[in-house]
Amino acid sequence: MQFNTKTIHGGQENIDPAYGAVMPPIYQTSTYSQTSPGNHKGFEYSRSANPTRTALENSLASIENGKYGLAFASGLAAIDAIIKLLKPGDEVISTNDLYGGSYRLFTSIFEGLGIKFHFVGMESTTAVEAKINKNTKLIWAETPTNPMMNIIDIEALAKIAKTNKVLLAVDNTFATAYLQQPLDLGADIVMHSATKYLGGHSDVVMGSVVVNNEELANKLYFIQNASGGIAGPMDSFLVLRGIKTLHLRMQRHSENGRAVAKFLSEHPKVEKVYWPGLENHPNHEIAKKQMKDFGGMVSFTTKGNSYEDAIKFTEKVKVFTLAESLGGVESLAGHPASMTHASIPKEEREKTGVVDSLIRLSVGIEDEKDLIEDLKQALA
Ligand code: P1T
Repeated sequence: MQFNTKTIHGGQENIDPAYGAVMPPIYQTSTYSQTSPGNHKGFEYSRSANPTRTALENSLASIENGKYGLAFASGLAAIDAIIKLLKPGDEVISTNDLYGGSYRLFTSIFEGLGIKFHFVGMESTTAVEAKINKNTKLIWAETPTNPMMNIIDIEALAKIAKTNKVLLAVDNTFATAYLQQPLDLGADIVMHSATKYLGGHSDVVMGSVVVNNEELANKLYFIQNASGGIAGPMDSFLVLRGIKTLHLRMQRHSENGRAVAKFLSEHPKVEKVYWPGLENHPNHEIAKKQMKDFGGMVSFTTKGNSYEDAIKFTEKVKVFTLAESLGGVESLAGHPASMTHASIPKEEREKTGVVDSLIRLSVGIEDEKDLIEDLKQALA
């Protein structure tokens, strides 16, 4: 199957043997009857498995070109499960520009449990190699990064990971499987905040993990069941429905992202625009190599780097909604320094470019003209 068919049919054989429903029913049940202990129809308790979640997990695996999919209660619950593969004394090399909540989970929870994190700029793979030692077990890469839109060469990182026998996990939230497929590029684990483009309609919070290796999948299934951060059946249904239009939405997000990036690049009040499709983006060549298009996430700064101007802009937009999150059909604007990345100390975030005037746009799938007009009046 091609990708645009997989979003609709991938992993969806024999969805409803009972009545032939085209969409999997929402199995809103915690448990399943057994005729004698252990004698059941494949499901015994919904933390371990639920048919609606299984349908989604099969879809997730299919679109990522992976074998095993797992759905969690949130993106952070998915990351939590991945880091639980590690033991005290183990070390992780992570992107230094990443979602603030991922940084908070690493530094405020897992560092306290004895896991060490090194945060490095991964545009240079030598910086990654320099941190590898005998305790390194995992490389954590987010690409494009949130919110600076840096691009990391997944294939190059995968080679380093294989040579040093460490796992490579890629947070694919911003790109989605439509734009890039990390497992095909050599990553061991691909993770999403499914809250974003996979759900696509800002109506659900969820996380996903897909892998190819059976042993790794079994460890993750064990953690999913033992720790219990699972996705519920109603949410699984919503994300499964979202995935069915992923290819259409991502195509339009990318078209509108291109128009917004071009408009901002030419605006006299704008200092810098961060969108990997721009030819002057420092990692444009790698983006072109590993992504099908460049998506709908665009960040920018204004001249003078004024905190007040950035706040004023976020208050003035009308078609864009000022809100946390991204990846829905509607356009959102955010101020990372005070919102999504407020949990990263100012000193740390400014090193990666998250300055006071930085605005992050999640460009939706509305009409391009209305989006540009809105930005024009808010900047004025
Ligand atoms: O919010 P949750 O579903 O738990 O996912 C966390 C997460 C993980 N990875 C990336 C790249 C993310 O962007 C997020 C969540 N991000 C936002 C809420 C945001 O506005 O950036």
